[in-house]
Amino acid sequence: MRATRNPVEISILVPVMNEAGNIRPLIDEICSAFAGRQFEIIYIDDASNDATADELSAALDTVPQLRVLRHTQRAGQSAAIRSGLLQANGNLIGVLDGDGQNVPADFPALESSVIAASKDGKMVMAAGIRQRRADSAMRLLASRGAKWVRASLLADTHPDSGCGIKVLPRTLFLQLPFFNHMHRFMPSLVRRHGGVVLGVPVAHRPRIAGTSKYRILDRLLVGISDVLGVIWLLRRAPALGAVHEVMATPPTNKRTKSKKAAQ
Ligand SMILES: Nc1nc2c(ncn2[C@@H]2O[C@H](COP(=O)(O)OP(=O)(O)O)[C@@H](O)[C@H]2O)c(=O)[nH]1
Ligand SMILES: [Mg+2]
Repeated sequence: MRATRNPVEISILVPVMNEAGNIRPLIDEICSAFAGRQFEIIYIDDASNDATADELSAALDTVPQLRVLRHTQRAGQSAAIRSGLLQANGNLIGVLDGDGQNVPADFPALESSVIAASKDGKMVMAAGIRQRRADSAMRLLASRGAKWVRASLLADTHPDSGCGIKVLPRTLFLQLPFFNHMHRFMPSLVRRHGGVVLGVPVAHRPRIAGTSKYRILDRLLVGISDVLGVIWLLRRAPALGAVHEVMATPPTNKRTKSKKAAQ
């Protein structure tokens, strides 16, 4: 069950696995990005076995906007994001990586893009496009390959689907199909649902502590079956237009209608 708290404008979800040293600096940056606003930060600790849990507990004592969920066994980054989503109170959801490579100061621009474009029931996700990636040459090469595969097989034209920072409505996020690693396919999944994806330029920086949790080869191998799965999902997308509830005719109208029929 979702914890009932003060209403918040936005919930920021941060999935972490062994991110000791990166916790408090990022929390402080998120707080600065939303200073004076009603927001909550939900960290989801994916059964870390370093000092992540201790650092989160220490932060809980001093940051009232912080909530911490902990998986008892490792479930992966997408599952962590979903655990946070199911507990979130905000109508808007922000997501970012917990290693400090994404910059929380980019959130307001993502958020205002979503708000400005969400008119007439349009569902919009703003997704970051890293302007200058602070990653190794090997990682950049692997990303370029993944981008080519996504563009050719999934028609995913978003230039940076792997970027961790995003903002979207909670109702939209909840309706996307869930599977391990789905966080890498969000633009395709949002479009599959009839939503619009806006690319917003964002900053990127190197990790200050810890190491990447993904090995390039592992990511490549699992990526092949994920891409096949997403192709299937895109083929099986329901062609659903808007849904309107049909209301009972008010009694006054009924009387006029039946009088007219009698004449
Ligand atoms: N919950 C959870 N988070 C993970 C897992 N693997 C990575 N992460 C988090 O996902 C974010 C991105 O991971 P990172 O290792 O920096 O990936 P990279 O930037 O693509 O090399 C970080 O916040 C990690 O802590 C995982 O298995 N479970
Ligand atoms: Mg990273």
